[in-house]
Amino acid sequence: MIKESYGITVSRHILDSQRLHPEATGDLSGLLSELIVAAKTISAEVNMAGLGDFLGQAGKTNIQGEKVQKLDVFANQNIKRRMASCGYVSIMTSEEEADAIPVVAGQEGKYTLAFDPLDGSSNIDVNVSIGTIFSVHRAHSGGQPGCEVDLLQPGKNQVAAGYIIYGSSTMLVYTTGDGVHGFTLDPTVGEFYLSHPDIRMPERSKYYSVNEGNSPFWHPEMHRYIEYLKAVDKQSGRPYSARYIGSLVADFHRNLIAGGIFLYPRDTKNPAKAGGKLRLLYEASPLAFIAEQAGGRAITDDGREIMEIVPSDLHQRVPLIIGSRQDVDIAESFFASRS
Ligand code: FBP
Repeated sequence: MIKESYGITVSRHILDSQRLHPEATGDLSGLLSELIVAAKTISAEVNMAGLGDFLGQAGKTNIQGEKVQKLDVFANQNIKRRMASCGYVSIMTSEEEADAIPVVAGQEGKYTLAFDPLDGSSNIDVNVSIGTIFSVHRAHSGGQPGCEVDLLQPGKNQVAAGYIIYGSSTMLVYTTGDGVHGFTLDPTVGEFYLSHPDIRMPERSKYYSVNEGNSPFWHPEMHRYIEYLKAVDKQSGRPYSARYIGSLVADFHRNLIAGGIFLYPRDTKNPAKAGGKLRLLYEASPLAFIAEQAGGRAITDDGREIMEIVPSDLHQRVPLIIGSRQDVDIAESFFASRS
């Protein structure tokens, strides 16, 4: 049987989007293409992690105080090496590295890159979906060696953001400000094809995603909101169904496609994470850009827009409420007393 090709590849899509911007130089397209090569390499290893020596811990703890998985190290090294010499980036930051990551001398480009090499890594060994998240800004010091200040920019300044989810299939979802588009990897030819053009997040949802195991540490507003979602009211489609995978990328992706609200508010469980669990630069901010481009919304648990927050630290944590617009609006009304 002759295999039909599936149509638009991601490289073609990136070039078509570039044509929408006559001022574009191709650098952003180049950056995205390099990142996609790294993602394909990670996908290949993730898909057969059980066969190689990639399961289990790497025997070290990262800046977040988390036990680092072997695949975390592989993914981090892969992205770092490729992007440090691609010529499009002047400085990077990774969830796995305490300090800003310089690029190869002479290879400084005009963009910054913040990334979570493997999100949801606690799910690697149990074959649950995990992902890579990335965020791109224009560097103030474009073309020169970058510095931390170049990375500490609010989400609204992003020029591109996306994630690669390594699940039942490997998908890339990205935005450059012209809507959100999803591509599925055909591993037999190693190509991402457009499978989900112009994704729109349903306005109202039927799923809520939260780690209810943390409920003893929740603030009263959070209890009241979750009770509201569980109350029986046919007219407003309640009670909602609970869905929680424990990988932010996977929980976000489901909600992006099927509608839903994900919440990781501040709680009193761990004083070291009093500001929230998830990180602004390479988790909350890029997903907020995607959510907004798909018609959704992303706020903190005191009503601040995630995209407006000016970071003060590379690994700053934030409370995150993200998902279908009407649901985030309603959640905001429950948390209003905190602002
Ligand atoms: P990393 O795996 O990249 O550290 O991400 C943190 C994370 O695993 C998210 O993917 C997920 O949403 C959250 O933590 C799960 O936290 P918890 O186990 O407290 O529910």
